Order: sequence, then C-alpha cells, then structure tokens
Amino acid sequence: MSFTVPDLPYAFDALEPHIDARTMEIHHDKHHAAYVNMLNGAVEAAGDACTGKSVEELICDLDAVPDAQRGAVRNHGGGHFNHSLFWSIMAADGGSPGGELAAAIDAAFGSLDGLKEALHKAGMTRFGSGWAWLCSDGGKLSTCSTANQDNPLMGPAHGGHDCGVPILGVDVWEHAYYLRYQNLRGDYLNAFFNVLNWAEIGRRYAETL
Ligand code: MN3
Repeated sequence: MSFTVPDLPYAFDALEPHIDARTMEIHHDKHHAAYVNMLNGAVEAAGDACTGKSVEELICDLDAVPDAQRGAVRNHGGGHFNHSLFWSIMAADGGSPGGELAAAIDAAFGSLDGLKEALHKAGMTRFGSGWAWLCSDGGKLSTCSTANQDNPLMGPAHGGHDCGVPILGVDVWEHAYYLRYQNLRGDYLNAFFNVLNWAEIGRRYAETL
C-alpha cells in the first residue's frame, strides 16, 4: 500500500537538449525517490489518519494529518505529487494546445506567448526553491507559484492558493536545472516551453470543466 515513484513515460535523454539526461536521471531516481520514501515513513507513523488515502487526498486535507507528521506529509507528499505531475506534462514532441484549452489560454493570456510570459515571470519571481503553476478554476486559467514542495491544492493555510487545480507545473528548484543551466533559471524556463506535453495538459484541463 506504500507510494511508489511512477516510471518516466520516456527515456532520460528524451528531452535533450532542453533538459539533459543526467539531470532527469538524478531528479527522477534520487530526488523523487527520496520524497516517496519520506512520505511512506510519515504515513506509516501517522497510522489510521493517513492510511489508504491517495497523495492528492493527503495534500488537499493537511488538517487531517496528525500534528507530528503534517510537515513531513506537506513536504514529501507535495514532492511526490508535484514531481508525478511534472514528468507527465513533459514530452519530446508535445504538439500545441488544442480545442477548449487553446481558447482558454487566449482568453486568459491573449496568446500562447502570453501564457509563456506569465509562467516565466511566475518562475523567475519565486525566490528560492519552489514551483510555478498554470491552474484552472472551473476552466478559468491563471498562473501562480508556491514555495518548496507546496502545491496550490494545499490551500492558503498551508502554502497553497485559491486558484483551482494545477494542470501544468514547472520545478524551479536548482536541482531541476543546475547541471545544464547553472544560475540561469530564465534559460531553463525558456527551454522548458519546448518540451510541454499539450495532450496531457489538455486532458488535465478537461477534467476541471
Ligand atoms: Mn524537483
């Protein structure tokens, strides 16, 4: 019943040259695995309050987690959820936004370039480690960012937001880009836009309607 790291849906080097293979391997096999191990330890220690819940259920209701494990579930449950989403919304040849998602992007940001600009700004203005997000609130899109491994779903009391469901997230921890981009987070964010899996982002968007 313990949580496991999902397999990458592509090879470590699939996102080259935008995201390098060594970064993908360490990020997936070491960083994500560490979040999963720590989450499993916290859930086991928490006992009945957490047993049998999905990671989404855990992070959406942190108040239900015992005080002694709440910080660990927030950090490592967030880490597990965020990275699972992150791997899924990237692809080597991810196409372009379609249908209702494309219309929603135009409505909220004027154009796809407008979305990229807003997400780039959200990532650049996140001081220290964290994530930038594209969220859908019943179909209405907005961007935001969170610190550490927080997620918008956690709600304002626990570092999240009231902006709906994250359908696209980009990891702006240095471990996500330092090997190839060193201190140049902006270059990493620009490269990230080349490896978006728009079919998966569109699928996640449709679930919010
Ligand atoms: Mn990471």
